[in-house]
Amino acid sequence: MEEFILLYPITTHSRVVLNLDGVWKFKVEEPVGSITAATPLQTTEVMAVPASFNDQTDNPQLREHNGYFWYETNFEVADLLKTQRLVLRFGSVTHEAWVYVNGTEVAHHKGGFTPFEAEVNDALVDGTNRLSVRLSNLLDYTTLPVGNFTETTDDAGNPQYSVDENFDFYNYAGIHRPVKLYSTPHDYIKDVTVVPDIDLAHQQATIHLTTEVGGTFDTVQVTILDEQHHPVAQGTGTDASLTIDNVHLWQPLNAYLYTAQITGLRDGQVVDTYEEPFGVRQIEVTNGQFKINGAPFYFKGFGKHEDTYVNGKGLNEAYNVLDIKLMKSMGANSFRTSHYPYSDEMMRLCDREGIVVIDETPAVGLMLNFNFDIENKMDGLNKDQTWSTLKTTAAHRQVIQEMIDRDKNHACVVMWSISNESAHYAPGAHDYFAPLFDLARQLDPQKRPCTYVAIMMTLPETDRCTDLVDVISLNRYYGWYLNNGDLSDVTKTVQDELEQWQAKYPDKPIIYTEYGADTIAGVHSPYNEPFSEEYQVDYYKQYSTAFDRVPHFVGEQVWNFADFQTKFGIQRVQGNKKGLFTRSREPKMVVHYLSERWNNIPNQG
Ligand code: GCB
Repeated sequence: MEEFILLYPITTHSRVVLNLDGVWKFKVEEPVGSITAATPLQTTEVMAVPASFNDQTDNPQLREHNGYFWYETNFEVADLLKTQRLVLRFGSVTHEAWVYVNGTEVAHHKGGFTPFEAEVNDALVDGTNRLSVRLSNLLDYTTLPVGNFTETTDDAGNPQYSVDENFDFYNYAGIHRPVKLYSTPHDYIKDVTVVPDIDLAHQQATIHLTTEVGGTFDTVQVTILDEQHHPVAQGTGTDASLTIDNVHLWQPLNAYLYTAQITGLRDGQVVDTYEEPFGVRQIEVTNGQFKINGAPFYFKGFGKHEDTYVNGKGLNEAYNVLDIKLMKSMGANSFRTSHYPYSDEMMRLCDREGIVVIDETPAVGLMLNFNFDIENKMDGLNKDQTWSTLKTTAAHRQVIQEMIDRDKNHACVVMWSISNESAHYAPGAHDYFAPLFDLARQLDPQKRPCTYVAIMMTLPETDRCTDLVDVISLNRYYGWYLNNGDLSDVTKTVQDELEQWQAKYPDKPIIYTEYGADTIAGVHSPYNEPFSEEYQVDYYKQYSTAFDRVPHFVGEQVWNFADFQTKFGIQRVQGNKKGLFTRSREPKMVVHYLSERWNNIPNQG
């Protein structure tokens, strides 16, 4: 399989990072095939990078267009860098990208939520370089996420595409994450893997540091630095095991980050240096508990989206910082990267802030028939054709590999989510998922637990795949999509179902990864009507009561942190309104209720 090892680009003694973000030229490829990278892009349209293009225009046709798009910018490289290995890196381009430097293709990547890069020395010229990106926002039954794709032709015979998202968020597209040109020496540190092995009783940790080298060094030196940048352990070799005494643990909401400093030498001279921050923490799933550093951990937090005004799914670091502060003030400790891996920048921030992350692939929409009415449709579930229709296996293997390669060292990541709301109840589900769980477990050097997030039709009696997961993760909408407006039975229904899961799988902890009610900020009702802020508060109270009664229930993540954009639909008023906060992060009433609850539930104990 192809390798996707991508250290986050940083400037060190031996490396320089240049930022190519800014305002780029932009053009829709209409008709398809009418633009190539051979000549400069002819256009007056511009788009900011990184960001989605969709909300940077007042033109509805452009916003909704499905097909191919071109971005272009120019850059020069300082002479003093030209002797170095030069790498062009995209944090993500959604969903498929072809990258050209001066008209030569240097990279192609499919998958909109993971980075890719290319060495570009051979494509560069003296003076101005032209960087062109052709991207596609098309999704179909081979891609993740899954889209319902149709192709027709217009009167002139040109192809026209339509994509109906098989998921509940807007199909934002564009160059979503930073574009960087970075230098390394020609002999360079290619990858670093950090695996802490902790002896809690003796406050000691052995850190296994594996370094992959591009080219050759005489010696690789590894040093572990503490937060004051003082060395606490040193060794040599590409496979080093270093011991830290009196180790500071990375704890939820109380992060401590060490730095692994890797140096490649030749003839006693430093050739390349790289620094990887890491935390020392232990994860264990045992007897229906999820333990971090030996103590049972209770997840309090959110399903989120990367979604902000104007930026769309583009990196918005100010919102990331604000979101984490809002989470912390509510007493939350965690979120799930629903429904795709988030930016490198957010993962690094969570490491630093002690936020616990469930890291999810973009496997969303793997379910072709949707019906919550389980009792009457059991027969339908058994005839469901999802797994004989979808062709997502290759994409699924790729995203698992890319996500784990990129995020393997992050202390914040405590569990991998292999998919969101797939047809786990349908024939063929187990055959589809078993090899994917094997792959994730084989690839993760830290051997984190794995889960998938189960839709409402996945019940103890209908599910076919729970043997594969370490933690049972449930999305439930009793009192919203089922029995809307009636909360009287919710506590009992939730509790009964949780107890069935607990009885069937006594070793597996259970968490809620979604539950929520659409709520329009400012709508109030003396009768607890749906969409009112009162209904949302009551909804959450009913669930809390049930959760507190089930011993193996170890976490609640609400849907959603904030209101977010979706495609149009009769259930969506400018998007999904299940946020605890509005899209601009104003709190709804329920924030007060959950803040009080969460601030009173210990994170661990
Ligand atoms: C779900 C999905 C999520 C939706 C949510 C909803 O189960 O996992 O993507 O946004 O329901 O609000 O309908």
